[in-house]
Amino acid sequence: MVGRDRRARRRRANPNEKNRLWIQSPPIALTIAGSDSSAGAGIQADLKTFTALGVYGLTAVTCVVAEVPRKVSRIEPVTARMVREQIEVLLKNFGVGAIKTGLLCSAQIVSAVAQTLQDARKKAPRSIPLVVDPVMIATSGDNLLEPKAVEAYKNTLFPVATLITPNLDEAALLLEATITNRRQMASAAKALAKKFRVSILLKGGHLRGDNAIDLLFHQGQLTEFSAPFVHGVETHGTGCTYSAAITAGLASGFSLEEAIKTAKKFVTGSIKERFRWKSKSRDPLDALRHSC
Ligand code: PXL
Repeated sequence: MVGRDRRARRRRANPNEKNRLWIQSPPIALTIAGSDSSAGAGIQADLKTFTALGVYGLTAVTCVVAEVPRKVSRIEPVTARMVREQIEVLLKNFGVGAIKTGLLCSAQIVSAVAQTLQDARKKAPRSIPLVVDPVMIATSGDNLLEPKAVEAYKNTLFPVATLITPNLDEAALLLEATITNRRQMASAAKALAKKFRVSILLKGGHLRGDNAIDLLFHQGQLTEFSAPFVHGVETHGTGCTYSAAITAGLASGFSLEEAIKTAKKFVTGSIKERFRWKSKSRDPLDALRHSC
């Protein structure tokens, strides 16, 4: 009786709502990243991941990439002004719980994003967790980031990050070192955390053992996250999906460790349950299944 009264009252208040029993307010996450036309990586992967994990996704597009798996054809950046404006209007109007950055394309965009987030932080009552996925090279081997943007990352964006999620190649570039085994991974994670004064999740998937091992260095402690390595898969966008899933966890109020543990499970499932089509070449066309 009480429930029926309440529904009738709600219907009177807004007749368009007559078939809705309740209105949800899910956690919100923002991705600042590039568009991947083949939708395996970039903002498309991020949005699919947010949705699968029950988080409402917002986007600030930094560049448009014309590509298919294994081949990047063309990249065009959006103006830094436009990137800034997208972030500003979103942060002004939505209660964003966590933010991630993906492909930022140019030094100018990296600096604009850092400046915008820093300005927003000054106005906000609490700072929003920021996950920085320092995307530099595509799985296909194509360069995605202007080389001089690496310095902009180091000087402007890393200082405002909560977590940075480099793979082995990105970490090697940032440290100007080689990382070829588990022991070197541990030293690299610590060195990066010390150098940039931020938590580091170093992804070791490229070591290609039986397990894909990642190391988190957070508040002086090293934690390992491991999952069976799925061989024979040619998907791209695993890094984007992983950092998006971590961001979704943080937006949902998880601790950093909980968010990474859940995200690792999500990305491993997305690889294992991948889609596959016949392509016009002899190689099959694989794509992640962004679902739990
Ligand atoms: O997976 C790296 C990546 C990130 N972001 C965008 C991409 C790619 C790879 O191709 O296109 C937009």
